[in-house]
Amino acid sequence: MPEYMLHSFSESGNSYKVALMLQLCGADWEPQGMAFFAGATRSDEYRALNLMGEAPVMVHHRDDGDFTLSQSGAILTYLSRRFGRFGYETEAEEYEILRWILFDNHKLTSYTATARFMRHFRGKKGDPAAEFIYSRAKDAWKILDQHLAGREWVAAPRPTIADLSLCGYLFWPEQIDMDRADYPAIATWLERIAALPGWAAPEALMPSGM
Ligand SMILES: N[C@@H](CCC(=O)N[C@@H](CS)C(=O)NCC(=O)O)C(=O)O
Repeated sequence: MPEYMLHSFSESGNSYKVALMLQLCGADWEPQGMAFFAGATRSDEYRALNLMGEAPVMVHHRDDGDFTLSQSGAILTYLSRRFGRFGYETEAEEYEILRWILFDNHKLTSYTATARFMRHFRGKKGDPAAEFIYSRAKDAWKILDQHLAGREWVAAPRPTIADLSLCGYLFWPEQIDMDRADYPAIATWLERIAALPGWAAPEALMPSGM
């Protein structure tokens, strides 16, 4: 049995954040796939695992029993402490990482993922609600692009879990309808992330949820 099990699917950028962290840390882990698009997270069985009904959920098989955790930001924090990787070195960095993970969860990922779901997966391009959410995603991309201009990483002079959180959906430019030419600092930052030793694309790490 692998040490870490990740309930996840390849179309899920939130799952990818954690899968990428596990991969970059060289963890002993395996994905546990799910039929997300057929409603797997709505089943009683899944709700018993995670009342929030969301992926990812990570199960860490420890000597003192299984430790189960959801919310990618919480999982990234946990893994960063366990592995001593992609974390903070100063108090200022600790809060800078938290600040960007909160911004990512509330603004960047939530609007990006919802716009992608409605426009790409549900074919609702042009729908006023979908276009509003897409415009909010673009606002968040602009903020990140401005922040990254002149710096290599989001929250420290090295990659941290804030970078891994924020990049979760950004390796699908066509699906999220992002023209990288409009976000040059994001474009070069994504290249830096993709050059990290062990980096892999979502589809290489997890099975599809279709
Ligand atoms: N803030 C959560 C978001 C998780 C999330 O929304 N996951 C999606 C899949 S990418 C999901 O399971 N959605 C099901 C739903 O919203 O009902 C995290 O970072 O883990």
